[in-house]
Amino acid sequence: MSRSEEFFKLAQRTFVGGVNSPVRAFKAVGGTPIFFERARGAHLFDVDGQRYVDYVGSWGPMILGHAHPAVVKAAERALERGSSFGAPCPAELDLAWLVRDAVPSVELIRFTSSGTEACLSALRLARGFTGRKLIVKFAGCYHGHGDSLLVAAGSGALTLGQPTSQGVPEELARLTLVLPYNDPAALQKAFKKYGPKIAAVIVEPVVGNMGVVTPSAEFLEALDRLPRKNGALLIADEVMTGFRVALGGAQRALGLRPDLTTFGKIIGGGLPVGALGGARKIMEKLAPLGPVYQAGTLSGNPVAMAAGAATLTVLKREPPYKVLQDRTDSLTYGLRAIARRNRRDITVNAFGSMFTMFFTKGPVTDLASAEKADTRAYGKFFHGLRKRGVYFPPSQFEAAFVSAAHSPADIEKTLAAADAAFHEV
Ligand code: KE4
Repeated sequence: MSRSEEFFKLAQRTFVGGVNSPVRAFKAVGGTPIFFERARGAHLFDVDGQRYVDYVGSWGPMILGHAHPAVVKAAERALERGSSFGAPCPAELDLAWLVRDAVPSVELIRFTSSGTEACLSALRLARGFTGRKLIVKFAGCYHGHGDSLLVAAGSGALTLGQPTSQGVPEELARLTLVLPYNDPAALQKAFKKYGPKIAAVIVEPVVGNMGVVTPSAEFLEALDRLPRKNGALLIADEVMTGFRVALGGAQRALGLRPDLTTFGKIIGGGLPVGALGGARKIMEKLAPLGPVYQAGTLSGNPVAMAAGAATLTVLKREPPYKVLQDRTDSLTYGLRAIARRNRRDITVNAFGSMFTMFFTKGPVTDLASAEKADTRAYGKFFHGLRKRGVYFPPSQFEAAFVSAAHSPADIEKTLAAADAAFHEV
């Protein structure tokens, strides 16, 4: 028995399903989750001494690679001066100014300790600011586990939502309308039918959570125009895309003008940080100025602020986006060529350094087309890579990430492993 298997046995007696977040449980790919004990650069090291080229990157935060010296030093120095004051500190300003400089739509910002907190706070703020109740989201997009967001599309088109999780009251789920992604007509119809009741539209401008799916120009135009035209707010959930696809995030790359933006992952540099930000007139509705309550014991804590500020400082000083694009292009081009050679139908969607290889002919433009992927084949491919020291996301419907630490040799190793893994699919 491997040490990962031993640890997993112990973990199953301690944590629900042996994990602290469901996607880590390998349910989507089978087998035993790997226990890691350290990481550096593009590499993870498991408890059995196996090294992996890492494409999960802690689900997005590790854009610079693991244990980047500047981030480690900043966090160590902050920790020695006290981990949390529960009071304002200059470190909050250091990170806030870096976010605001890069994302002009953010005039005021509020830090949280997770992306979920940022998104559920943004929904409450939108409802408080507009005095309206309905929220629009898109099938396949994930915005954390806030109750109003664990909702699936209603039985018929434009019918109000139903819970995807036990414990979410249907009364609340019915206040969320779930539409198909990349369907401008559906958004138009929703505003025609519910317009004056819609508080906000929340969207992943580039989706990571059904696997990577990019927006069509028509969909982007509808997102930019329809909420504003109907007195609703547009919330860009950039928890994953923020500082990932560009220094200014997807809104910069795509020319979107959201009223509110949520952040997470990269802005914490691997420590727990989320944030919501936007126009002053909206943000000032939040306590302690306004009537919309929002709070958090560790919000803005100095250690996480230091790790985040160090990360964004490196991104600002030496923008890695060209190298990230080149590495990702080499990888995705190579994967397509290998699949062709192995006569496997795959679709690789990529945007900047986030990508997903779907086991389906494609194209993959929304949840319905993503769900045509052969998840069993993906599971076999995942383990074929894992055995050869390459760690892809343990689910077909997740984004994979290239970091600034991935070398051409890492890409070559990955493509060689993929060639062999295809034979096992
Ligand atoms: P967190 O609460 O996990 O920090 O953020 C929630 C969230 C919000 N918005 C987007 C676009 C996100 O991708 C996420 C979290 N992403 C998942 C991975 N798909 C986190 C991994 C996990 O749940 O363990």
